[in-house]
Amino acid sequence: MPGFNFEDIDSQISRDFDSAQDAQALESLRVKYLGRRGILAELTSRIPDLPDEQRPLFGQEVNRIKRKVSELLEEKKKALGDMSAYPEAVKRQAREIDVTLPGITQELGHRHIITQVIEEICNVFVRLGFAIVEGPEIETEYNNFTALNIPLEHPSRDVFDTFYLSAGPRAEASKSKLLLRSHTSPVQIRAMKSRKPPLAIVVPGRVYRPDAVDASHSFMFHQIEGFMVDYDITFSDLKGILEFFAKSVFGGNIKMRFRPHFFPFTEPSAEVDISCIICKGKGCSVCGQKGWLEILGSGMIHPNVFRHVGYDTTKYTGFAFGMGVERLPMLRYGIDDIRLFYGSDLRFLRQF
Ligand code: 2NL
Repeated sequence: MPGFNFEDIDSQISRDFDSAQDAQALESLRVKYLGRRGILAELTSRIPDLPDEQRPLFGQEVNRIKRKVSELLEEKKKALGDMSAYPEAVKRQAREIDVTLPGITQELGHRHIITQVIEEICNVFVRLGFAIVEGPEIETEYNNFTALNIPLEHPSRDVFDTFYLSAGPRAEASKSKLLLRSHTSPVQIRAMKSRKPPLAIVVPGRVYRPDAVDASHSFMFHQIEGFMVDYDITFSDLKGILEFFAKSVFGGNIKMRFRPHFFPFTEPSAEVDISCIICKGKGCSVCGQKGWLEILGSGMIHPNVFRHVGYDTTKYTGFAFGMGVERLPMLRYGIDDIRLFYGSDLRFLRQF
């Protein structure tokens, strides 16, 4: 057709397809170009009116445009199809990212106060060359009691003082009864069995006792135990290590005392006190007017324990100690209820 410009159609097609952003817009373009009353149908209907010599070229151009529009429709549909699996909100976001909007703040958490205290205490021993070892919370009666020279008639072995697991496939498979460990000592038994002296190990972890829960008792709490075994380990080694530990954690000015005590797994045994960190030894409500705070139990490992793990009692000696973890932050921060540690009240936990 005279004066008709295919180049104009080409550039219009480009503009139309560039701005089509969804399936609906593409469908409109399909109707606009390829529909029954579309532009191409229009052009085709004009062919019979053209002079003979113009028809072939015009026809070729119409076919070319038809192919081009069909190809663009397919291409664009495919590109949009990749997005079609996404919800509308995501598609919109992908199209409209406003880089000037403020970012979304990620709140940063931190380690629980008990975890922090465990790391603080363990680090003191790591500086002294101790290794940190952890073990299972479900233990055998053998590792938890028998190997530690805790006799059958000992009150802690009573079903009312220990969480025994009822019979099940795991209990059946084990020769010894299963229980929730009542101290972390069984991990030390495992470590002694699987390694050879010289050994210096600390064991942090959760322990379980069926105590009625109140401000100062919990059925689950944390302990750190430690031990050292080698030729010629003496009570002076124990005193030196524990003094270094107590001064690192409670300050260089504290006094220490060892009170004779009894534990089945150590002989001799001692409880260790430090001068009260609140009243500096004068006597207050925290130390019960005594001026001293008990912080741990300790002693020289009983030869019967060495026999259970297969160590030669004529060659080796060793010391061991154990302490509760919760006590330390309670003293340090004046926390009067142990249950606060295990609740999830962030107003409490965020303070540390
Ligand atoms: C306490 C008492 C103590 C131990 C724990 C221990 C472990 C082995 C052998 C010998 Cl494998 N002893 N542990 C020794 C003395 C005291 O803890 O009152 N803890 C809170």
